Amino acid sequence: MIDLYTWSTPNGRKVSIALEELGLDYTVHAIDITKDEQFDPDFLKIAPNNRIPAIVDQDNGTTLMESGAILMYLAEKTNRLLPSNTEDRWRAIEWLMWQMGGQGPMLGQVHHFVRFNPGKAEYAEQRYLGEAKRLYGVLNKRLDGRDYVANHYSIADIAIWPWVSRFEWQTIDLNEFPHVRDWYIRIAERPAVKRGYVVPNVQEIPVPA
Ligand SMILES: N[C@@H](CCC(=O)N[C@@H](CS)C(=O)NCC(=O)O)C(=O)O
Repeated sequence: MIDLYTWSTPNGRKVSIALEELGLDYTVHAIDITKDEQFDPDFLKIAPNNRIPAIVDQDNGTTLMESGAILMYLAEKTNRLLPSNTEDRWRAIEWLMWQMGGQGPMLGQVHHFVRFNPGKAEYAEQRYLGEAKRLYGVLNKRLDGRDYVANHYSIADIAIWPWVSRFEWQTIDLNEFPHVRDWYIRIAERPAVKRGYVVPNVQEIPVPA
């Protein structure tokens, strides 16, 4: 049994989607970050960076923060969603790191400046939207001729996809990145993704026009 501390955000959804894909039993603890519940002292004991997601694995007492580490932990625990052969395994880890170090943080800044504070910092809007478009272009090239970023569906796809699902907030037209669009729709149709997306709050998965 896994305790999942989460909220309805891209980083939170990575973990609920992975748990659904892996069929692991889990209990959801909603941490409402709009009410600063991520600063609760009890939550800080397992997530000292005061961010969701975090997990506690009741099988062995392991506590973990950082969505990328949690995805790797769950993949290792189950021997699934992270291929064992060297090429595919490291390709999946490579794209997971691309997501954690680049795509997530840059798109997060797009949400901050373009979606929530438009007109306040023109340089920041241009800088982060430009970087977002560059990253979408990189992903589009990677998915040209591939169904999944590391050849097989893996934790890399599960990390990247929830951030792409906010394409409307990012003012990104997925039709300009057709390989990303097709991959996005392919993953959106997975039953486990549909179940994981609505944790802890029910929201519709955005569909590109
Ligand atoms: N690198 C962290 C980032 C986690 C993160 O930024 N979580 C956001 C929600 S997506 C959060 O908890 N924000 C609360 C806040 O900004 O105080 C991870 O991947 O887990």
